[in-house]
Amino acid sequence: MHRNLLSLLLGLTLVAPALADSVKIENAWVRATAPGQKVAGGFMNLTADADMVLVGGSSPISNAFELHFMRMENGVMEMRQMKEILLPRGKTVSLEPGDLHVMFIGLKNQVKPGQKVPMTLIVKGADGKEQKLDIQAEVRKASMH
Ligand SMILES: [Cu+2]
Repeated sequence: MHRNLLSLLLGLTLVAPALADSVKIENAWVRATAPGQKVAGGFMNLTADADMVLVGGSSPISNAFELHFMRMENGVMEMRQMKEILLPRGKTVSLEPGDLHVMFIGLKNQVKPGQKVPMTLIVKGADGKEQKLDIQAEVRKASMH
């Protein structure tokens, strides 16, 4: 009897920290596209409350969704696909133009200012468990930077 109660309590204690792992997403936006443009960039600030990793996602607006990194290499802007983006505990990771971003590839329609883009981000905790985060990003014309 006592033993059962004890294991129940232990079980609850173990579950609690796992529930606490989450990622706060702020200022999510997608850059408006020109007619016929097949790709769009998405940007946001992510702050995880435990060491987590952004591993991918999806959106109904495009056929594919990728994690990208952009940088200047020998005077040429280079864009690379990343398998994951690390989200260290408590640190705000900024996805912004000219740097890390998400990319919608194979757009089904033009993305216009004022629209909202739904997307699902997949993050993985230190325990290897994946979580899906549904967010809405505002479409904006260009970067404010
Ligand atoms: Cu890109």
